[in-house]
Amino acid sequence: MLGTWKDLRPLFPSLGTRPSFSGDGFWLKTVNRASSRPLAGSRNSRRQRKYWLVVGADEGGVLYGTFALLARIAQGQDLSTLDDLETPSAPIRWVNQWDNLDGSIERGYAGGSIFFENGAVRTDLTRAREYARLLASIGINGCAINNVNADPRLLQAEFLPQLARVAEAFRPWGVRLAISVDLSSPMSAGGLKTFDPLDPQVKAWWQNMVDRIYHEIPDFGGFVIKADSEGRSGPSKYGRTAADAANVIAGALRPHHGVMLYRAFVYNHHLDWHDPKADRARAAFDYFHPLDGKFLDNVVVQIKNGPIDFQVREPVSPLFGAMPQTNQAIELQVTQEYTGQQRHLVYLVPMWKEVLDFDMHVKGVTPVKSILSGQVWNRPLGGYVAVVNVGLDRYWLGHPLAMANLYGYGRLAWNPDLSAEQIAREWTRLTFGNDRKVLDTITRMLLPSWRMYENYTGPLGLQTLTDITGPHYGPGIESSENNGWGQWHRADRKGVGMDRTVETGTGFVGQYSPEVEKKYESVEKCPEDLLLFMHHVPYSFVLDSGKTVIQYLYDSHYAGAEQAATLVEEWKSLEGLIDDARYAEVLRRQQYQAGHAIVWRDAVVDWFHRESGIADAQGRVGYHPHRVEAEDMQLSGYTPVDVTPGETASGGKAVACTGQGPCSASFKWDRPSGTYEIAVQYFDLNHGASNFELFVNDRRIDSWAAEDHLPSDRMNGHTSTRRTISSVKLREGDVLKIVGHPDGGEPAPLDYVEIAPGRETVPFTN
Ligand code: GCW
Repeated sequence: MLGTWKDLRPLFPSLGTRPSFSGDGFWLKTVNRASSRPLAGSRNSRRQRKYWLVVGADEGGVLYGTFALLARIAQGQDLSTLDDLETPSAPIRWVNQWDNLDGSIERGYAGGSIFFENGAVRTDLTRAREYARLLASIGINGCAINNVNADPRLLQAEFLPQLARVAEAFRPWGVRLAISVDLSSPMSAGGLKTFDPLDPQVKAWWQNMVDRIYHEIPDFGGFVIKADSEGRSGPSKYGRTAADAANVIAGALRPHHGVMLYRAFVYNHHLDWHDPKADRARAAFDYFHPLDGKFLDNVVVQIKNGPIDFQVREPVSPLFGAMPQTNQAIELQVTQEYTGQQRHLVYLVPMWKEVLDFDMHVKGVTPVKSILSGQVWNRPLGGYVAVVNVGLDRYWLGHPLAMANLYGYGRLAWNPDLSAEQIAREWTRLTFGNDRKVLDTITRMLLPSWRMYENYTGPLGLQTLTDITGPHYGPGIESSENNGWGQWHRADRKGVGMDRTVETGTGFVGQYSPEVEKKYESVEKCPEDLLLFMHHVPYSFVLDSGKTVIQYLYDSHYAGAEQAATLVEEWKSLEGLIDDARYAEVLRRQQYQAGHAIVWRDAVVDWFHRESGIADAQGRVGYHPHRVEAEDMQLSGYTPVDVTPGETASGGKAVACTGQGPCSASFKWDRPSGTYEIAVQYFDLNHGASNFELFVNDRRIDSWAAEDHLPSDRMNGHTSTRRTISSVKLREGDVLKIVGHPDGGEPAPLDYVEIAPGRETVPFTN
């Protein structure tokens, strides 16, 4: 039986006094009650009947309790005696979508928007409805549907009824609609001459706008604001603060119980990189800390988990410990902007757990999670936001296993004490069923995947060594230097890392409480996985393991790429136990990841090798005995080209078929006969779908199209892709030939062929 406490208590007096649950909480409880009517077929007219009760603290609780019961059933749990009382950890459990009105999604990797198309809300909101149900099933109660780089058109009069349609789709599932708004809206959408938050006309404009929204959408959630950040307008234009701006709008929302989430992602992206004291990591604290206590009670400052920007590893933002009189929400990122864009499997829950459990030491033991719940400083509001960016893709996030992150986010927002493993197991059961082998294998794939990715993309606190001025995907080690964006790692000929200490560096470390500061300030005590975030050290600096920093960089990249390859084997072991469609989709992505991890590995180690001039003690870097460079093959039609950055192609060069084509590249196999695995490294540009054929002598043994949509139309670390052909029999003297057919401006570009005596090599005679 389902119902709120108020409704069910009178029917079941044995429930006793009201348990300690509140907002959205529930109680799953089995009770026996004497039946009032005779049971059919029973001679005993007053038999005890057993009831499964879903008792909600309120209506939200009934909804979440029902999903919780369904989840227990789906996981095959024992339901004979239920007594499970839950209250969510925090009132704000929202998601943000960065959808644009034209249907595209900023940092979305799974198709177009489920909300917008062609400048308007979609006519068909089926997916939006399904999304709301999905969100409700994991306890999420709010969704801001548009990009924080907000389009002011959303606040135009004709848009309101469209937003009301989305709210209607969300309503049955308890998900409140929210939107991101641009602070300059009073000018751009309202035609005023100013958007100065302290101007009375501006204030009146917001009040009027908010009232109109609530007239159409009485359960509207509120606004998200990105201001004075990455070129967005903001209160600084008028010499006003974030508190001035937030409060004017929050004041208008307050009578309607709406909230204002003001993002702390405020920084100067024109920093002077010559200045050793300049530091983007300091920005949020420097700007917001002085404003503590100045925000209205329905303002929540939305703080990214780290001080930079969703890197593969960052320390916890010091701001969490610095605003006792301000509501705070953490902003996490489910969409894997800097963590492989759902082409790489990266289960982020272990990372989030580290953040949430991190003790800020501001008032006794104060983990971030208890600051967010409002517990530490008795705040009325607080909680969780994740940037999700699901799209029209049939698996919502592209990679079917990436949904473990959305699930995990919801579960942690509800209960941050759950473990990463428990969440992985729950999700796997609910998604793929209760087969033991499936459960163990997928859990084994998920749990180490973050560390794996870190190993080949930027360990020791280097942050993701990606192309930071481009798509944030493949390797681009130098791109973070010599520009104002401030994602610096400060690698030079002698050493690497950014000195953020109080003593000699930018002073960022001093933004933490004294206990935390002490740990980070000292190069000896600093945890090694953040060493280069906090300190600049010579490449010869010796780590606890006895390895030098440079050798660690080499080793971790080799280890990471090897680990990525194991994911393919793990997944293959599930063939027949997973439905064909999802099996094939995950396999394709894992194979791609294994290849791209090698691209990452080679680019990073080559770059550091060149920069430091220090050889790899294991002799791997720069030595590829099993590779044949395309530029060294016998070319017909193909011409050698330089690739930029050089380290994203083997030997810095590739070949391109720039004419009509087809072109070919061939070489003679002069090694022992045997069965080999052949890897062909090529570039799959965003445009065109070149075709490749691989011949041994005149026999075609494989062909494929370069038809993926990787985020670049040039040959580089974003587009470098590996095709692997197993079990190829080669005889000494055979001629291998690759024929490339260019298409749509994509010149069938080829980097190298690698023929390694792999695991599956068996001697072959005859
Ligand atoms: O990391 C950056 C992203 C931007 C994003 C911004 C933000 C929406 O690259 O795409 O803009 O963060 O969080 O505001």
